[in-house]
Amino acid sequence: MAIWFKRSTNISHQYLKKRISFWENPSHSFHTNIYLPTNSIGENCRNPTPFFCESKALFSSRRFESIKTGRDEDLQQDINGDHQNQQGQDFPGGRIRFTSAMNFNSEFPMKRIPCYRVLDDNGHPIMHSGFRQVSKDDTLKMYTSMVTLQTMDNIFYEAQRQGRMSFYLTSYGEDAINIASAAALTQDDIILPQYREHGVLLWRGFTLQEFANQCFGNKADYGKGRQMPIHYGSSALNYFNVSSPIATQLPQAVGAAYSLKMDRKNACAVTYFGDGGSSEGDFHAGLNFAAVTEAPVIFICRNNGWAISTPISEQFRSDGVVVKGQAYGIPSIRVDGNDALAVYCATRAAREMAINEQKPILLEAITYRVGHHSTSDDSTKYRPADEIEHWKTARNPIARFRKWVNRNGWWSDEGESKLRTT
Ligand SMILES: Cc1ncc(C[n+]2csc(CCOP(=O)(O)OP(=O)(O)O)c2C)c(N)n1
Ligand SMILES: [Mg+2]
Repeated sequence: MAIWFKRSTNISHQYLKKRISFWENPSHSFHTNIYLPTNSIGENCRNPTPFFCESKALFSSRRFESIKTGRDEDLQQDINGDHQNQQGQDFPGGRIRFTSAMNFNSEFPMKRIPCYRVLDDNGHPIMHSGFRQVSKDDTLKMYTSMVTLQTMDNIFYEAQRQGRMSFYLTSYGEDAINIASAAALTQDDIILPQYREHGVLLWRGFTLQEFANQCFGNKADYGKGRQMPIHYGSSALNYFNVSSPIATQLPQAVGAAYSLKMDRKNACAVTYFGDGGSSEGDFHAGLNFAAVTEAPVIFICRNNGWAISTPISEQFRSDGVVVKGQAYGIPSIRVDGNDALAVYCATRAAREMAINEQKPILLEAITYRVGHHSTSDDSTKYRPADEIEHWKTARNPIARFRKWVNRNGWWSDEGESKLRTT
């Protein structure tokens, strides 16, 4: 792990040095202190096992030092001890306390937001995770759908490589986010996707033939071949069309959610986007719009570490995306995106809150884009092969889920080979 992290950092540095003169500027000093986990292993969901402790090094390799900001403990001390300054003033949003301590809020919290998980790396359920039992039928549908999604990606990816179609984009490594979040929703919920969520459409009943029709742009394609491959959509399945400009779906989802609210529907809008999408203005407009209109919308961010060749350390300096929810007044959770049960449970809870309490929810799913960005990309040019391999094997979401399914006695090797060969 240490070796691939170092190599990853080196590659990123070399790549960026070539491309961005910013790094040449001596006035910008950066250090590579690795943020050490403070949680202890074996804690429950509220303080889950810090599986991310190694990968957080990868994802937050550079932080600028600041001498001006106060630390969290200083602020806490001030809140507890400064009796002279208990006065305050009423202000929209709640009373604001006065203080004599000139503390700037830290740009980065002392503790990173923990990541909710239900299954450990070996597919063992973690105690007290708030896990809701999933029936055998639903479990097997989830597992077989993840394998089908992977198999479809294999076939279409190869078809593109053979020149049979112009473009394709896989969801390798993000199978659990796709399928488990879809399983936690109902067909009445309106989906507004980015583009790496075709598993949600698969779960809803879009057939392999319908996927092929769109990718090949044949006469049976609902868009009549006017769009690039992977721009799926289905009004029958409440799944808005993929659109190429990143993050435009976020404010649109808020509008859709608001219409559900006006019609008092027992449904919510769900929009997916990547870490890169969170840098778009539409992300910020969408979150703020959702918060003030109290729209029943779930924002699901697939934080997979990369926006094409841009690592998240160059995308934002915050503790990921989850912290931005609170900034906009939106309940938020960070979830292990490679743990299908965690994604399922968190999405179900998010849906209940969104609809029953009529408010938006932000869910940041931590994962990794195991495939290239698309067939137009070669990711080995900007990240090391062993980093990809690590996520493909040690952190594989399908393998982890299968261990749990096997442990329940619900699956067999015969079932597996039949599934993968027919
Ligand atoms: C408004 C806009 N800017 C730039 C692009 C080019 N572009 C396509 S995909 C992409 C990266 C998006 O990364 P992320 O949101 O993290 O999604 P991921 O590919 O990792 O799933 C970019 C910059 C675009 N399609 N639209
Ligand atoms: Mg990304």
